Amino acid sequence: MSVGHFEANFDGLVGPTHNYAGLSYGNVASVTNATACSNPRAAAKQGLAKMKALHDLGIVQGVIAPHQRPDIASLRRLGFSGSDSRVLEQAAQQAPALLQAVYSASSMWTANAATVSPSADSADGKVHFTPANLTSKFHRSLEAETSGRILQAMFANSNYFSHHPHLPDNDHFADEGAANHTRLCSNYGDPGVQIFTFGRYAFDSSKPAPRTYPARQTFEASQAIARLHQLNEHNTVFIQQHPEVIDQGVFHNDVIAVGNQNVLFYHQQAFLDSAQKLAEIQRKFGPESLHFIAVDNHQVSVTDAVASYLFNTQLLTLPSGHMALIAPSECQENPRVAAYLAELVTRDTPIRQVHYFDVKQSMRNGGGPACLRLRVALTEAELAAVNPQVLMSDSLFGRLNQWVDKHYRDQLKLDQLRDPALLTESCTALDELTQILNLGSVYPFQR
Ligand code: SUG
Repeated sequence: MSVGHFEANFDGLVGPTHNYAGLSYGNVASVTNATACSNPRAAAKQGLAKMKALHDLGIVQGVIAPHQRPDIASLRRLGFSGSDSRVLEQAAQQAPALLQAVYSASSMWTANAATVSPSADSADGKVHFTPANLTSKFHRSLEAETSGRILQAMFANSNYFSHHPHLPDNDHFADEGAANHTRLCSNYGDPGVQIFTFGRYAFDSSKPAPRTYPARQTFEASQAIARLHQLNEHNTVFIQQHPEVIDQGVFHNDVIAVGNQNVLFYHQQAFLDSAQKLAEIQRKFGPESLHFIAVDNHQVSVTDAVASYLFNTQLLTLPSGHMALIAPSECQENPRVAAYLAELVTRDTPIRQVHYFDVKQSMRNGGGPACLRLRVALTEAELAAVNPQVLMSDSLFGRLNQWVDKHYRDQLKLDQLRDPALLTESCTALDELTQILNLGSVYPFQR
């Protein structure tokens, strides 16, 4: 790792109401596992174990707090009234699907929390954050406000950090954050190229678009983020996801591609106009050569990639300078993917290691290792300005595991969501968490 600048990973802590409600049409795992019994305690611990392992590998690792769920304020806004228990009871009777949506712990997938541009690329030399509006799915559209407040409580110094409001809440500006954003660079502190991937054009229906599943990111949203973050045409590339892969369950680009420094690891079918766009990336990157690691259908099919989350791996630069893939154990269990990865690390590329992690609780909702983290490239000075209590350490790891043991249920089924005790348990847990992480009053129930 180069001294003075590096990439930090901020993982979403899985919230106490983690459940499987089948809320994300187009996300195969979410729909397949609808109504399964979830294990909130195990889910949170799987996430914490990954965070601690990355910390132990020498990566700067932080924690992003979960959101208040159930989102009672949204139920009230939609016409339910009376005490909180009464609101829950009425919603359970009259609109059970809505109750499930306001109970989702989906804020755990912090790749979707925001798009972040590091200071080396932005005209004003600040790190820019724009929370994603997540308008494509109702349950996720409830996250933007609180994500913004939590990020401001973590990155609270306006000398270094610039926070923007989320884009207008409309289909035209549908934005899913860093799940469709990758940055390539030589060293993290050097200017890089930011790749914005999108699924459709909102203002031009004559352009290609998926037929079956929704495209969750628009070109216009990506362009707006680039403007807000003070990027320019020399350090941005806009690439359309291939509509056919969206229709095979690739609901975000991070299900089919991942990049880090001088490596872009992707499936051959990921992009439209692939050759032309990859040439544009190389041109804007500069004279140094990039490693374009393309996986073709004969090696791993799109179906296997979606089932195993081969590309939802985290591609990390270790302190040694070598790169490692942080992969879900589903990649190890799929013989074709496991064989591919075993061969990949013997090749002459920067990727030398694969570390497998059990994040099955999250995977059952379509969230792999890369979905669970928000990448923030920082300088030493910027890191020093981050709220230190959100940074992973041996003691924070111990404290958060105890907190999970104290507050989380072992199992959760959808018919338990009407139980008002779950709301009380969740708010008690989150109140304590804001003290552990020194976040102040970020939740509606605290304000
Ligand atoms: O938005 N699943 C999430 C998974 C997000 C994965 N993120 C990235 N690929 N970056 C989603 O579809 C399912 C919730 C449920 O069905 O209960 C869910 O929201």
